[in-house]
Amino acid sequence: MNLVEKIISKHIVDDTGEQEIGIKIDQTLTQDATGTMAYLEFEAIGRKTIATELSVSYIDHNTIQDGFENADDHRYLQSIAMKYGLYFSKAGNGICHQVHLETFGKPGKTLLGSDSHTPTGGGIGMIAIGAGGLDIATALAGGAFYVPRPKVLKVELTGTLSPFVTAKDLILKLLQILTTKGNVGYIVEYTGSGVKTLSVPERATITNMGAELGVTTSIFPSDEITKEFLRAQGREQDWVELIADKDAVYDKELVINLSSLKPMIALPHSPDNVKEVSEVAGMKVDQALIGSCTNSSYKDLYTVATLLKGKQVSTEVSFGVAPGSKQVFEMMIENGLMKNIVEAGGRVLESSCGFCIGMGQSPATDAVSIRTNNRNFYGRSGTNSAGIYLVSPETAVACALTGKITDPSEFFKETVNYKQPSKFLVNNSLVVNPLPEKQRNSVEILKGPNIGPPPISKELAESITVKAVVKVGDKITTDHIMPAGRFLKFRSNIDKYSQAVFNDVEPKFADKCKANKSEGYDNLIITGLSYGQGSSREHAAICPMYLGVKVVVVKSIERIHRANLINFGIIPLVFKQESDYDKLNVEEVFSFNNIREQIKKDIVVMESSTGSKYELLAGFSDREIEQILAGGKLNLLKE
Ligand code: MIC
Ligand code: SF4
Repeated sequence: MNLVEKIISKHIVDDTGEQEIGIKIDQTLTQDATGTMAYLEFEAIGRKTIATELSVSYIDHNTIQDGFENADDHRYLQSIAMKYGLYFSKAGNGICHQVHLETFGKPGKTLLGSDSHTPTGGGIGMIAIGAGGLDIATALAGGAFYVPRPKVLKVELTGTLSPFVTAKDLILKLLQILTTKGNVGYIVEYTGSGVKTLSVPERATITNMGAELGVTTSIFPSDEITKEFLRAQGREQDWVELIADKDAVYDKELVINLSSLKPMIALPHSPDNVKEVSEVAGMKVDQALIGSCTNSSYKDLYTVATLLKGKQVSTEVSFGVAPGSKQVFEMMIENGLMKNIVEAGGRVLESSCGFCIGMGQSPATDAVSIRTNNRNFYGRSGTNSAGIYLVSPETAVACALTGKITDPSEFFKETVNYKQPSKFLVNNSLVVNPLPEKQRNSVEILKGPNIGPPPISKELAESITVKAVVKVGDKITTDHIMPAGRFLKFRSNIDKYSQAVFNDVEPKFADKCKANKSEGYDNLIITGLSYGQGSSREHAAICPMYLGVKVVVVKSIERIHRANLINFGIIPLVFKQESDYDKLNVEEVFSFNNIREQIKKDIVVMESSTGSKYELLAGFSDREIEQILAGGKLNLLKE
């Protein structure tokens, strides 16, 4: 067996023989921006306790507390954790994925997180998957999680990375080869002699940004290096060895020679728009930011601070560093290296997602911003005209120092000798442990005025008539559909947040939807390839559902977003003939006769008011059909 098969076979609870399998979830994680809805849904399901081995509620995305809404969300989340027996990681403790790796993750376990970068856990041999909040609520209630039956892509690593070439450059190279489209349903398993040359934080950078490939997750073996990492975290007892059998079989294979890689850079506005840094060297840089769940480990910051020692950041560059966790932050203070960053002119930012999700540090108009993030989608930084370039921490430092895009392997003379400390500094003072069961009864769940229940949709009608509200192109991300940044504080207030759907694409989207509804139509979205890339935010389904969107027709669609749409009773249908996309127009009206029966078949027919017929692929599992008919999963779970 390969490693994926080994772990999945121990967790399978429902093998329907169809295209999807149901697995048992051992651990869950949520973050504040998706967590409020997940727990509101869990409350709506009505279970008294959680059924997982371990669940953690993190506060990391929106920690600005601008206005009461955000602080109310945090208070609600803490009260939920205390009521139901979850760990609560307070604001300031760090980004969920970094903290989970340090504190809670265990090789061989399944982890479901309401965040698309949950696969970071694959860096220590977990099957760690991102999903929408309702799927987390289901797992918390003891339900199985359904994924497409995994196909496994083996990426065999040979050789060793050259100086100033990093794990980030490897995953950027893979994005260049595989792109962000067409990898749905795969799990990437890393093997080969190159694996043992990579530390846990490097492996985690790779599995983290595997999310951008659109795969279900990515995984590294759990070996002596994993053991050493867990031992240094004081958690050696959590280690088990996990490696693929020598004769394991894979669905697809790829070999990457680490020695042949160069420093890479993803240009605006997609993580797969990748070039070698040397190809764009010399371009003026206005901002350089180091952090996010991809590159904010102790190893990353140690390297950054060492490279900055005794140097000054260019006066033309705004330079910021956000440690990924309190552990990283504290260790950098203790070893004195934080001083190098401050002395060089760096701004030290909070241990949170911050700039990565557009919470602050929006670049100036037309600025070039160099970041160690995993995403550079249009508008995500808060400045539509700015260009975000994704690089390794080493490249970001070189750019900050010179004020130009600079290849670190050309610029730096001396390499950094990082050795993992024999003991990480473990101080969990910002983690609140679950309350003993006896004390949970008296806990009151605290909701502020901005927190409302999740909306519930009606059963699917016999026939529906839809009006097209927008027609968008390829690679529409959930950031296009449901922007975060300044709207983030309305994640618990669907009525308000739904006003922002497609804000930068079609600002009148919400008004048009409402007008169509008042004329008696349901709403339709027409899209191109790889619809719903990026985040797991189920708001990209809930808010359109709230505005009366019933059908989305696509050339292709990404896994998490597809699942979220079905969870909320929106029907995703795929053009049988891609060229039909060109024939459909905004404002056109289409009918689906007898849709309740049609969705059970492979093909659904959509008819325009002029009589043209379009064939659309349905291909839903029995479980999905049941959800669509019920008008969403919540209706079923409540029953
Ligand atoms: C992201 O990186 O896009 C986010 C913000 O972490 C999202 C979750 C969210 O929208 O709250 C994700 O990756 O799932
Ligand atoms: Fe947070 Fe950015 Fe990571 Fe999403 S990608 S979890 S916003 S740091």
